[in-house]
Amino acid sequence: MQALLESDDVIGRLHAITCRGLPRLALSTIKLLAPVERQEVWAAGVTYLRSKKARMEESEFSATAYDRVYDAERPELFFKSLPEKVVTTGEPIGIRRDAHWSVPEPELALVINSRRKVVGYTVGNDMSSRDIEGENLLYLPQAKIYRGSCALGPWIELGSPEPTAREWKIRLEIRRADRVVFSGETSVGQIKRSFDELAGFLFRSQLFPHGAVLLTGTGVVPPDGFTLQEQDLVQIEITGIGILRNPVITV
Ligand code: DO4
Ligand code: MG
Repeated sequence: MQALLESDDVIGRLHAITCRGLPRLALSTIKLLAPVERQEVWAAGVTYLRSKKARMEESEFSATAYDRVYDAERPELFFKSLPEKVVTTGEPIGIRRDAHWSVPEPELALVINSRRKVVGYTVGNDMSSRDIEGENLLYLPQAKIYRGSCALGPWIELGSPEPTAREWKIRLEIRRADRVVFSGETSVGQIKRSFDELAGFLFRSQLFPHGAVLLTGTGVVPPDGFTLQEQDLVQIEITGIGILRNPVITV
């Protein structure tokens, strides 16, 4: 996969591979792996007005930090996951046993090659423990990085330019015992910063020899009384890419 993503002509190279007479297999007969090999996974935060407002309400202590970063030139970027810890569609995502307010964050993920070029997109879930983050911003790594906290999938959409991706909708649906207990929607076009701007800051004074995956922030936030429970099913759809579906377990 890395050789393909590093190519100057990703689509041409993909055609060359698929024209070599590889057998076509039904999706139902194959197991999809997480669409990352050796890339670090990073995340941007507070890129939607909805995220800024929700976070300012969640924590009086940190409200000014969220308010400032939304308007600042430098975005919030944080490390999210090693590639081998990413889960993919069908695999369980985690809620921490020491948290009591856990939510999924449905996000567009940029697939960036080692030369900083956004070559594709996938669907991401930046699972978060809002009570831990809300207690003190210095707890952010514990709220964001734990077992099953990063899901990516079901595959990578290649070749769409940013204006096309900005037309896509992001939909979140959470099911409990076959009932929908939350659904919400936003659009990629609501992201405050351009993809190039986010990738540019990520690559400042930094090398990613295998490329990187960058989650672009959430614009769908369930109401404050809502928390995920074990056995919920989280479904995130980005039109233009596909659906990422994960059951929830306690970790
Ligand atoms: O500032 C904390 C994290 C923000 C975030 O993950 C988001 O806005 O999606
Ligand atoms: Mg997020």
